[in-house]
Amino acid sequence: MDRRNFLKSGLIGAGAGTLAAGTALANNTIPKEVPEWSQILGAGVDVEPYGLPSPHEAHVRRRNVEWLTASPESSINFTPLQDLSGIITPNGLHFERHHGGVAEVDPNEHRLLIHGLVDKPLVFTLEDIKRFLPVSRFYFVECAANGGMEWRGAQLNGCQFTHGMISCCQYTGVMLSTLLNEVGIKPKGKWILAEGADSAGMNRTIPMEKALDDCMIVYAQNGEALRPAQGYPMRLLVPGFEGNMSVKWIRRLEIGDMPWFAREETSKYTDLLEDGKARMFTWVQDANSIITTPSPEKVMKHKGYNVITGLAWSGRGAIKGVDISLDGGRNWEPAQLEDPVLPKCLTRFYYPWDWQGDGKLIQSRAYDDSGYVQPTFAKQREERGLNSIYHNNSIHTWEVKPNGEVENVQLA
Ligand SMILES: Nc1nc2c(c(=O)[nH]1)N[C@H]1C(S)=C(S)[C@@H](COP(=O)(O)O)O[C@H]1N2
Ligand SMILES: [Mo]
Repeated sequence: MDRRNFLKSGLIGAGAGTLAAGTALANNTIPKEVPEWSQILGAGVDVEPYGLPSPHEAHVRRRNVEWLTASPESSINFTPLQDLSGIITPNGLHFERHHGGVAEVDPNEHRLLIHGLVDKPLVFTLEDIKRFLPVSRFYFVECAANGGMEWRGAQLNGCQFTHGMISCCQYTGVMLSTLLNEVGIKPKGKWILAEGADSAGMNRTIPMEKALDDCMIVYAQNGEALRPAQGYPMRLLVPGFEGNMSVKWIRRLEIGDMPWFAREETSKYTDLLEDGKARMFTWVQDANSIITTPSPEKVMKHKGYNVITGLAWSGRGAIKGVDISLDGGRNWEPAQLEDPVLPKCLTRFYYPWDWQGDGKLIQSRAYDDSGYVQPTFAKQREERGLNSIYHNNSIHTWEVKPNGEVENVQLA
């Protein structure tokens, strides 16, 4: 936060001899005590060939919700957004969503078949895929059910649980358009069935326009091979669309002239409206945002200077701005976005405020470069009714209490 912006936001605290944080030295002398870790040799370089976080960070972990876990093989766990900095999700903290457990795929035996309405059906090994010109891009992956438990009341008191079905990584692979060019799509080929090699054989239909635009077959995530839970050795990545379409352990792409109307795009991943009709093929993850600090997990500890921070994203493009309200949506002020601000990627925002120990209803509202503005809770329910599970992206409210605790609340 540079000083000019800090002053512009009308806050006081830094400057004029007031500390934002830190402790003044007694008599200007530094402490004499030398801690134990400074007096003995540390561990050698070969102790841990694959590095792990400090044991003091053991609380930073994925968590699940018991009543959402029918069986561990068909379940979900959540990314601890409240404990992350910047925009990248470490691979070990990427949320997991499996329909038939984590497939244990042998990368040497795995094959990707592309067939159907093509000139020349082809089978690719992992080695084949890696011979193409690689592309590395930053994208979020978000389950359509992220925030879904909020439709019927504020049921979960934690940012990890209300919004943790999202992650953001740098993905490396080959553009799907490159592979489709190799097989040659027949003019009638307008849809692609994507199928996984897991026991669920999970499949979805992808429109050709999207496939040729920015879809990728990825094999690396944040610089290393995909983790087994994320689809090792290869997954389809459909940027900005609901996570369900990014088929893991991808083994087959069939080109057709119609959508397949697969289970995951008819019975599931559709939204039943009040009039009995259902929204279908609602692929895009609309603009959304969440304040990660303060949050139920990150309570207020200090009066005076504080920084509200959080994440915003849009499946339509780049985040254009994030506004913050401290009074339940009556007044709004812009937050500062941190570079890089990339399309279909998480964007970090900051908003300094002077907290005097009073109760507040804090919210963030994102808008993207398509002109789309994150809707209020009331507006989204007015449009969609109460039957939905998926695609809840309404403005979220945290109640900051005078004692510093933070609670998940919903404003009618
Ligand atoms: N083959 C296969 N692909 C899949 C799934 C699955 O169960 N099997 N789950 C989907 C769902 S619903 C989501 S939200 C994302 C989750 O990706 P992640 O587990 O890497 O977070 O993968 C999608 N791809
Ligand atoms: Mo999902």
